[in-house]
This record gives sequence, structure tokens and C-alpha cells, in this order.
Amino acid sequence: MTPESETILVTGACGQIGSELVPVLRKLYGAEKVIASDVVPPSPALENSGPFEKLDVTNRQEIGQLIHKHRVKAVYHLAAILSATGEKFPQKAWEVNINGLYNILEASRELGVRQVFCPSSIAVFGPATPRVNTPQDTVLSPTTIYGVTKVAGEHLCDYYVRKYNLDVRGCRFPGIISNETLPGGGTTDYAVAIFYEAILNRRYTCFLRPETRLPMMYMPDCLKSIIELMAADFSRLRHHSNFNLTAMSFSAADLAAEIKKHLPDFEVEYRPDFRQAIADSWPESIDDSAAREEWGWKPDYDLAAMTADMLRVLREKQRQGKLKYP
Ligand code: VAH
Repeated sequence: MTPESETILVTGACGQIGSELVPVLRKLYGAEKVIASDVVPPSPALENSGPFEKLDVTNRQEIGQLIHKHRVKAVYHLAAILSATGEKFPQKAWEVNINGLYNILEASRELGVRQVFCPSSIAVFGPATPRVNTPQDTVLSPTTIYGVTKVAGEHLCDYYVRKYNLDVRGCRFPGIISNETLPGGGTTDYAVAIFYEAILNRRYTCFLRPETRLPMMYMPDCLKSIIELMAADFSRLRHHSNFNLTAMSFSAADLAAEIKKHLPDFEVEYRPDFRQAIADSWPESIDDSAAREEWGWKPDYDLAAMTADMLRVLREKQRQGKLKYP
């Protein structure tokens, strides 16, 4: 747990998870104690809610200067290139996801950071992995550069735990669905875009086949998992940076049908693109018993609850004239 007096650095603060984790951390620890950072400029809301620093995680000197300047004791390292964008720019994905992580771990080791959170992903699994109820400890054979960087990242983080006793923790997140930021280049982006298109156009062209089933999680559960994992007793953890985690699994057709219960005239057309092959290499469902046993993980949202809340929040934004898409 991050003691009251410690300063936190969040990288990738403008991204899907970062943009919602920063307000949660600021509520928990005080706005001035949470330094938001990203390589892109902050939204007005983020800029006006507490300290923001421009940070390119591939620049190790910049990281060291920020950690030293703000006496950072905990880092939530969320800066990453996701699966679909990674396949378009694999070299960039390696630079950001691995060189960036290495820079964070080295700066944390050298400058006395006490705790680091770095998310992994179900993208670490591949075609050779059992796809149903994928085990915690199993074959990791990713076919995307994003998955390769996440497997390497897990091993790098666990090396820093063993070698330097650095407290590094992370979860293999499933697809995350949120109503704050627009999709950021992932294969699960359809599960966010579909809500906006349903509300605005009553139509959506899905880039995955209807029967494509993937592990998913609503953002409130994602944020809860990060806070709870970072607060867990380190001595109870047998795993560190690679906890399997999920809340539900559903297919694109399941999600469309759930939305249709609220918007009966909603129609979906299916036109699979290059992201279908990525989704086909990932699990359909996840065994997250290690997270449940080692730090008490339990999700709150299922498909029906998430769908109702997503539509409620986005329709309220539309009513206020604040629904921005794309
Ligand atoms: C992606 N949203 O689609 C991310 C996530 C499991 C998927 O890692 O790349």
C-alpha cells in the first residue's frame, strides 16, 4: 500500500486505464501526491486536476529526473503500445513496451522507488495455449509483438523482484471496457466503439466475427484490481507481475444482443479484418484462481451490469452534448 506521504508517478496517464486510474489515486492519496505523465498532452480535465509532466518512457534520463524531482516512491507504469497498433509499428512497440519498462525498472532500482505496477495482458498467450479456462502457469507463445513484449516484460519484472527485491506487481488484463477514453489501438476496441455507434447511429460494423469470444472486464473492476493488488501483503504473493485476471467472457454477438435489449433497433454487421487473427490467438476464458487465492480478487460487473452502466453514462454524456466520438 502506498503510505500517505509517498509520491506516485503514473506513466501513460492519458491512456485508457491511466485516464481513470489517476483520479482514483488522487482521491486516495491527494491530488498533489499523484504525478500524471504522458508523451502526449493532457486533457483539460487531467491538466486542471493535479501535477502533469510530459514524459517519454524511452528516455531514461527524463524518467530519472522526474523520480528525483518529485521523490517518487511508487510508479504505475501504464505507457504501452497495444496489440493492433503494435502490429503496424512493431519496432515502436518494442521500444516503448520493453525499453520503456527497462528504463522504469532501472530508474526505480537506482533511485529507491518502493513499488512498481506494470500491467501484462492475456496477449501473452498464443495458439499453443489451452484457450478455455486458460491456466495461470502454462505455455506462453504469443503471435503479436505486443504479446512478445508482455511475456518479456513479465520475466523482466520478476527478475527485478528476485534480483533486487523490488516490489513489482502486475496482472494479465483481459479486454478493458470503459466510457472515459476512446479505444486506443487494441484488438478489443470493438467492445468500446460498439456502444458509441449504438447510441449515435444504431448501427456498428464489427471487425471481429460474431462468435469471437474473449475475456473482458469493465473499467471499475480494472481499477479495483490495481488498487487491491498494490495493497496486498507482499509476503502472501506467490506470483508478482503476471496474475491471470478476468471478470467475464463474451462474444461480439453476445455483446450486440445485450445492447439490443436496451436499443431494440440496433444492428451489427460483421466484417473481420487483421485483428481477427490476433483475437483467434487469444484465450476465450481465463482461470484467475491465483489472484482470488493470493489477494482476494473478485469482480463486480458482469455483461448485463456493464452494458447497462456503459449505456447510462454515455447517454447522459450525449444529453449534455459531451459525447465525443470518434
Ligand atoms: C488490446 N486492449 O486489445 C488490449 C488488451 C487483451 C487486450 O491487451 O491490445
